[in-house]
Amino acid sequence: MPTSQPDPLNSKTEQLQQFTENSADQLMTTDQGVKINDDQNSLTAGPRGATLLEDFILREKITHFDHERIPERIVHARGSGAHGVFKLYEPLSKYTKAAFLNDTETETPVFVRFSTVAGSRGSTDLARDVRGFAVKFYTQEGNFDLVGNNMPVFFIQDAMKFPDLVHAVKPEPDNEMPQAASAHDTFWDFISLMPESAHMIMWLMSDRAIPRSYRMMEGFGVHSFRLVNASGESFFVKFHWKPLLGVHSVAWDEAQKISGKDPDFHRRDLWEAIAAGQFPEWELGLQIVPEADEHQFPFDLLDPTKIIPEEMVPVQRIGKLTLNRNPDNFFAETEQVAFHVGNIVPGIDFSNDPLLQGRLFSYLDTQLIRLGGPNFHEIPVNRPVCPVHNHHRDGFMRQTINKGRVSYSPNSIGGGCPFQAGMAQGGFTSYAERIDAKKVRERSPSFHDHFSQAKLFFNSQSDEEKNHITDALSFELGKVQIMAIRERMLSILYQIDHGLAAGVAYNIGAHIPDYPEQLNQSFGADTDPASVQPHPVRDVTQPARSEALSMANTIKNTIRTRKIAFLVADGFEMSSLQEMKNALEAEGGIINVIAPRLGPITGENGEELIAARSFLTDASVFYDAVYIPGGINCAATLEAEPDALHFVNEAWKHCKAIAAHPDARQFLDATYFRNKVELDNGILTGATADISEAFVMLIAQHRIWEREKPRKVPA
Ligand code: HDD
Repeated sequence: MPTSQPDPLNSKTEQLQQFTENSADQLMTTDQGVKINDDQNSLTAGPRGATLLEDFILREKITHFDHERIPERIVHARGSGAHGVFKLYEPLSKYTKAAFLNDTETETPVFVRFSTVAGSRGSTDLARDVRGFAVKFYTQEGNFDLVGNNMPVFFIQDAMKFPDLVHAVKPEPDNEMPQAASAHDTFWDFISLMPESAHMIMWLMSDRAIPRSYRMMEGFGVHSFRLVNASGESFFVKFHWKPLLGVHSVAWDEAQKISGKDPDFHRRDLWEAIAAGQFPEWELGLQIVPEADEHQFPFDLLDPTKIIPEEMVPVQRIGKLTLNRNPDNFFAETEQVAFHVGNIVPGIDFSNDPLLQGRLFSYLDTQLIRLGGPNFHEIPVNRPVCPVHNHHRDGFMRQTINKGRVSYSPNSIGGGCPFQAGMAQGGFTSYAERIDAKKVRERSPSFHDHFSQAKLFFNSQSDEEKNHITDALSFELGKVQIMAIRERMLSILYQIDHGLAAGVAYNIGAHIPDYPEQLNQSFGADTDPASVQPHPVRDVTQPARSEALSMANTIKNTIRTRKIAFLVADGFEMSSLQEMKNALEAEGGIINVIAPRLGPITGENGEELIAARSFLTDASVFYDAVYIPGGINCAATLEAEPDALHFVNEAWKHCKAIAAHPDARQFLDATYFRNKVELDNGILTGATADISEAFVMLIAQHRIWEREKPRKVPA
């Protein structure tokens, strides 16, 4: 894997360079710059004597080490970041005055951090969970942070419930179990009492919660935001990120195995793709709604549990995000990056979505404890690339040396500086929304429909996706110990789809309570009805299905960066191996040779191939497809190798494309799927020239999910 990567110079990378340290060919020093002569031994009274307190080098080193950790993020603790750029296609002056959304020449530097939500910093990447998709745009008018997720809706409608949601999903407080998992009583207890989460639960139980790669996820700003143009007109906007590699997921069994075999799977995938120059790309999409149309929808634009179906408002693709540089230092950049939904620039503004409004408080507040004080904006990764002038002063770790006597406004001593910016000078003014209302604590009735979009999502899925949702719910609720919680959840599912509820009920050995239609009144004997949220009051009209909601309709035209395992043993045929390798690499596939042992493997004509991976160090769950080259002896050796058989059986179970030279038939005949080789349209056998094109198309399909039709695939 090449480690060199381009260092694209832009305003942000140039700024970061000033803070980047490189020790190559340098002498070691203390933090005070004193050169260190011995970094191996502490200063002692004689070679066997006690250590001396005066050893300032030892004390400095240990003290720094003792303080290396900072609190992890309360949510989204586990994450991976990368630098990149955003390039606009067409000026958007009709909708917004934001400079970076009007300038098609300048590339805006960005830093992106992907994350899971529930797990700790060291937890697995493959948890069934929402993924964070946070983008910091370093624009010439200040930082704009789009702090989104890979799902377009959220669990709750009001930020007041966020601490409850997070307490419920995090490991339980008595024994701190389970880690990075929602499959436990407290989460489903809360969810079963919060019908507003129904739509999000459909997303969370779908395969979107187990992405194949961060590079193959959509991203969403979730809330309706505002765009404001130079004339002061406002438009509601929903932000979307559309990955150019399509939206793909792994199977749940795969996810669980990857969690053990390589918990860094997504982090590694992102890092390696960027290091190899295979830069991940997304298009930024906007759904724009003129302010006058705010009430034209059968749902409330301010309700974060609702999408605007793309059939109602199409997504306009307005620019491209490319991630092109790995961070130099994980802690300095990925850990210390501080996102905040409140970081906006002129031309962008907030809506009254109550979840967004609460977030506007939380992000700044959390950084104060996490990063130790109010000066975290001075940490290099957080610094804007445009000038910063104000009267903020002092505090822990202040870096800026503000000159002069003046730190207040108005002032005459400093000539009134810094001046307030007029609008013509790019000064930010909030959108002058008219507000005339009573202060209340209540949920708007327009937020009361909790099920129609959960239904829309479920109905839009393919049969296989629906099966996966049934399986996911059966897994999760199967881990729930308290029967009343399982039953309450079945009542919720019954509101979404009777078949779904029945399927899950059967799998978890529970029955759907006979009161599902009366949910408003009661959730069961052990529940205080007063603690239950109100229920749907509106039967609304929207599309019955929405194409964009199913991953079955995603882009399936490329195998770029897809990983293909070549199973090889002594006696393999070099020509078929090489031809297939060439054919797949020409389309951007990545080939790894896996053999019974590491080191040189000898071909049938004495050729030598170095196996860098073996069945011990590698696993089928890391790959998208498998190929077995020619060579009768190779096939015989693989047939006698239980790990090789497990590898290919498992690949078959996980619905992956399998191709083999006819010589490998003997090996295939020893697999579970020996009787299906001719029938399964995900298995190809033949000479390379005859099957390579079809193999490419098969891998591009991502998975052959039809294989799961009989529902149980062994491995
Ligand atoms: Fe949040 C982090 C996304 C609701 C409070 N959130 C955080 C991150 C992402 C999101 C991607 C990680 C940022 C990073 O990589 O550093 N959060 C969302 C989305 C939400 C959402 C898409 C709903 C639409 N969040 C939400 C609410 C609250 C918070 C309602 C509180 C009222 N979120 C936080 C936080 C975090 C955070 C506690 C933890 C670490 C951080 O902010 O920097 O402030």
